[in-house]
Amino acid sequence: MTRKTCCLIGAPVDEGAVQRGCVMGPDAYRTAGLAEQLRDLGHLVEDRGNLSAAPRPASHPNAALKNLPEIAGWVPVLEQAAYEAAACDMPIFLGGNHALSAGTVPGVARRSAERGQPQFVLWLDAHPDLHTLASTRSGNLHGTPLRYLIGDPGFEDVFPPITAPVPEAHVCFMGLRSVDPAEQARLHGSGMAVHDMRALDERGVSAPLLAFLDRVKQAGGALHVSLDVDFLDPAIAPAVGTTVPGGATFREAHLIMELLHESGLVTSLDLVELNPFLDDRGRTALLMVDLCASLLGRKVLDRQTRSAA
Ligand code: 5AB
Ligand code: MN
Ligand code: MN
Ligand code: MN
Repeated sequence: MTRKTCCLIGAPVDEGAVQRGCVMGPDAYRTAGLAEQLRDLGHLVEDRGNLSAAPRPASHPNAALKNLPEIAGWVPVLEQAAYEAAACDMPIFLGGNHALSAGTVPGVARRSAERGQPQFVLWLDAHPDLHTLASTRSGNLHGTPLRYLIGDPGFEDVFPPITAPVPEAHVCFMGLRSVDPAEQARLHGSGMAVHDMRALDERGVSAPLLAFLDRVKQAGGALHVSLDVDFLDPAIAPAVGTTVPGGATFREAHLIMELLHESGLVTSLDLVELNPFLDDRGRTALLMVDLCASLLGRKVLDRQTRSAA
């Protein structure tokens, strides 16, 4: 297996989610043994500690918006940190809620653009997080990062202009099962690959994922994976503020991680939305660490040993 340098970057973004507690996410991953697991697989691990950001004055006519100055402060800090971390083989951003991807994805995409590599994004989530600042009803900014990182208008004067927007045709969703009307409108007829939970029930996870990975490979692309805890079924992953029933099973999630590893295409990863305050004896943190280890090469048997079908 290729030995990688994995850089852990704590992004304890707490504001912008339904419930406080994601601030403890990075330390819960450390407590659950993330670095040790990756080292056991033969990787080098550099824990770069936690980032912090001061709020920046920001305002918007949508009165529902919550914590806008806090997230406006986080986004440029995360973008720059992600750009720098992308020099490492495998930057792993430890959230924090999903608002952090408004910084991490544009940051790694800026690095990919410099390398002449098209950026792709796999969004594993119950939600598409496609709201604009104007369309969000809840006002929770963790519902907006994808819309910003594809370069859509509506974020001017709040978040910085994006240097390297991810083309919408390079985005793949898996696991959607809670989509608001404004998000549905944006998805309709878009170039994004949309595999909602029904599609996964009908086709399984492997065919849609392999089709997307093939596109990334043909394009010589870099692949960022953004894993929201609520992609998983709440029965196995209770530590998230936005549980939606009917999520991915333990087996589906592991299969996805193993296929991602075998593809060799993943270049960066967000682990987002873990709220340790809502966990049950650390089981969600442990599961997320376990999935991360599978993405980085842990398997039961090597391919040669498994019997051919
Ligand atoms: B998450 C909802 N669409 O806008 C909203 O967890 C949920 O990062 C957003 O995917 C969930 O508040 C954001 C209802
Ligand atoms: Mn999300
Ligand atoms: Mn979600
Ligand atoms: Mn959530």
